[in-house]
Amino acid sequence: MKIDSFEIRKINLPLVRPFRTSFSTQLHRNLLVIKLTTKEGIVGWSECVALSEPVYSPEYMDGALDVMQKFLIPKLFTREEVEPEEVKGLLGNYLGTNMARSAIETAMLDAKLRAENKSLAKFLGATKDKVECGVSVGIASSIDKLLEEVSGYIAEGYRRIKLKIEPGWDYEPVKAVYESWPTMPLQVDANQAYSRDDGALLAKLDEFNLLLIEQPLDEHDILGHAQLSKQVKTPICLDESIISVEAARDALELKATTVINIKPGRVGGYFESKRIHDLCVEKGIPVWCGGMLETGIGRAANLALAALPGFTLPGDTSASARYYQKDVTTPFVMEDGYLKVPTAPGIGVDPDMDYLDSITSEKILIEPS
Ligand code: OSB
Ligand code: MG
Repeated sequence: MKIDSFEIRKINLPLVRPFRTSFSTQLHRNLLVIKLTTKEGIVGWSECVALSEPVYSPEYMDGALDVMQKFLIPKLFTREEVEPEEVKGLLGNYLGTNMARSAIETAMLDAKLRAENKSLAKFLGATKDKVECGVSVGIASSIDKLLEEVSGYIAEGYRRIKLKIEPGWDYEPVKAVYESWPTMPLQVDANQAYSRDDGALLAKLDEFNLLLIEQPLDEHDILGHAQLSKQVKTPICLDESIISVEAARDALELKATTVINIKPGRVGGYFESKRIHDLCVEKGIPVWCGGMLETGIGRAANLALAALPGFTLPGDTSASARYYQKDVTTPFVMEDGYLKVPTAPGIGVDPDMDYLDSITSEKILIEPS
């Protein structure tokens, strides 16, 4: 494809409720929305999932914008024609840019598929037309408040609950939710908040029949996760540590993880996500689609991915209303605990331009010089 321009916006959307994790409390979602226009006038959309601070990943919103402007897009523009499949080869030497690269690659892929009149789901090899939804529940101010929030989600139809945990907010809240809904699939996410010495503490969670414990230790501590997996019966699932198919292969080989959370932004895009999916299918490892509090733009693409056959566990692909009063696309509404996989060309959704403009704080146009 021949790229005419990239337009990158910073947007700010209030969350319907604060989202507290072991790494931060978010009240708003600040992120980058990318619009690519080809020389033929086809448009492609994506969002960059980097958070506003480098607390989940080394990448953060302003840094991702800077690296796109200074390095990634100028390098792309050295080529008269470039395909989304070539982005990793061309830009992969810029280290620590998975989320930025994923956004660029996805906007290109969206434009390409729109031109070919093919949906992302079909392109990736989706076998489902709807995806089972879980919900990620933040750390609450009390156990009563947590139970109230979870009961709301269960009433809405969510089919799996994920509780954020940290030292001091683990055994008791998990026990309270487990005892209130003993048959509801339940898992926890620590976002790296524990240390190698916490094996005995985390093993106490084995009582609650959890699907998995997500990323208990530091993202670089693969050995620690492998050791921990011998101390706890609950499966360990890596999130932050899995930044590529190579990282996935190594972590599986070392038995540091027996389930994988795939997030396209974290691994550098949908091609890499598909490679991890295929590896896991080959090895009989269950995968599920994580989330980064995406708007409808990122959510649409994640639903396409989550429709692949290896995604056998419900993901963090929740309905728009879980996050935002008003989404930037037609809202994703859950029916009986499922979201429909978009079938229109590309990612299958378009932003509401008036609304998008109203929440844009800055807009940058990047063209070949
Ligand atoms: O660790 O999975 C995580 C949100 C932002 C950053 C990291 C994580 C999360 C979530 C929410 O858990 C997932 C979602 O609902 O989009
Ligand atoms: Mg996680």
